Amino acid sequence: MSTDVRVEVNYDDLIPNNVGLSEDRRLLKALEEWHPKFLEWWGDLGPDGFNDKEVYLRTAVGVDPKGWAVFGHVKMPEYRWGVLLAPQVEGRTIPFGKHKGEPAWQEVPAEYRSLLRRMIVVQGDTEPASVEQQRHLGATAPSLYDMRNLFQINVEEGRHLWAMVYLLMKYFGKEGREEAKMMLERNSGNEDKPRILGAFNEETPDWLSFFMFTYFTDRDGKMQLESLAQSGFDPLSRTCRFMLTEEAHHMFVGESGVMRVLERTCEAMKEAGITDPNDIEAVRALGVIDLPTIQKKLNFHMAVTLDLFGAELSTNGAAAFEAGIKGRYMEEKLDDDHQLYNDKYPVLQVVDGKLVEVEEDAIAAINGRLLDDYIKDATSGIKRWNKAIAKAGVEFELVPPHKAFNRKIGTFADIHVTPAGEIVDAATFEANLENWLPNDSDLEFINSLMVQCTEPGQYANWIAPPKVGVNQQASDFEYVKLA
Ligand code: BYC
Repeated sequence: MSTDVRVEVNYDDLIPNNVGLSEDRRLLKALEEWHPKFLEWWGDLGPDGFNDKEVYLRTAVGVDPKGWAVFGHVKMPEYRWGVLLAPQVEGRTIPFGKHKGEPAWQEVPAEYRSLLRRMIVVQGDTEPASVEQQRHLGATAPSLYDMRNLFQINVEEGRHLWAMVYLLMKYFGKEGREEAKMMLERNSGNEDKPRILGAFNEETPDWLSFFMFTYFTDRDGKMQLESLAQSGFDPLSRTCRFMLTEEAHHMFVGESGVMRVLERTCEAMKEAGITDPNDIEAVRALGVIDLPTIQKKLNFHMAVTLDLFGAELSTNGAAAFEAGIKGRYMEEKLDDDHQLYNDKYPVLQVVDGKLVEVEEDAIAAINGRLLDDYIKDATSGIKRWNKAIAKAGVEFELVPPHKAFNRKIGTFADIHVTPAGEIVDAATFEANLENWLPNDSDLEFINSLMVQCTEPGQYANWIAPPKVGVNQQASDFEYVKLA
């Protein structure tokens, strides 16, 4: 074949989709124009140094629960980022807010256009942000299995960006195309054009942070997507419903990742006959991460994630609920009128220097309620981690920090609260911070353990192997072909 033949990319084939892309020429054209910019961004700010490697990835090719994905070795820039929506529910009605019971919207209602656009932009912005935050982790992957999981999450966050870009381009015209462009212009941690939400401008400097991030911050993704899946705007609801299937895997990587770190630490302590988990020096000398440092990482990632829920009392949250744009977690399972005009909800606040629960209008406390639901959900995994520590015979318990600890957004932003929930003055707080959050020497130690381990079936010393391989592969499977 002559080399100067212009290859016509068939975008309908290239982009697995169930939204009839081939019939929507305008949308196809907009996505065709966006795709090279996305690839350029991926090359500049996506996984650093691995774009020419073949990675064993799962690609979403449909939404049928039985056969929605195929596995195979793929170079990441050739991943087929699809646009997939959960099936339309016949006769679906708006489940909450003042339009409750009306038919779900298939088009954007003019009165809620900017509210909806903002919501989709904020959601979309987090997806590439996380890829940027994780871009250097491949270089220190503790195994090919973990490296593959990192890249799987990265391409799926890329797909989630595509999902939001699809909504913007399909339903918001020129403004939507402009927003799609800006998704690639804001960058995590960039001083001039940062990502929109705080946590997405933090660093993910090491693999323990990666696992904590995927456990805690991806779980915010789950809660937010679940609330958006309730939306009266049906295309958003359907998009989020499918995204949730992928989000579950990200949280699995986080929960099992932290679990494997804990298992390895406890195992090494036992082998060495160390019974005091607070004997940090002795534990570190074994080349594993001591439990108090894991607690500090947990404190950091959980607190920073709690900020992602916005202010507990929020007119934005109330407006989005009343409009039928964003519901509560598991809205359909809640037993009330789903309008909340006469309901109250207790919100923890500072009154006369004390933390007390105050009954507030439930509709004003939508964000606060989601935050509480999140804390419950996140705490259940911490309990599972503690069971594993106890099973290993080590006396130590991980604890979620108090919800007011180290908060920058919302009702606790101006006070100083210890992880145990005690209000202290600023000087006391600052003086103790290095006991509660990873300090420079903790980070330096963790960093010293972060060395790439690329022999198939081998794992870095600080982490236990997983119980099973991806897609039932053998323990020495070559998840990433580095040669
Ligand atoms: N940092 O009334 P307020 C995920 C802004 S994660 C900086 O308190 P609101 C994922 C807020 O935007 C899920 N700014 O709260 C996970 C507003 O600004 P404007 C992401 C913040 O608006 C891992 C102002 O402060 N999805 O998917 O009700 C990897 C006052 O806001 C922050 C969503 O969040 C912050 N932390 O709620 C990959 C869902 N918090 O508009 C992906 C969509 C608030 O006045 N977003 N602000 O300029 C929302 O539902 C809402 O925007 C929020 C905030 C929950 C974020």
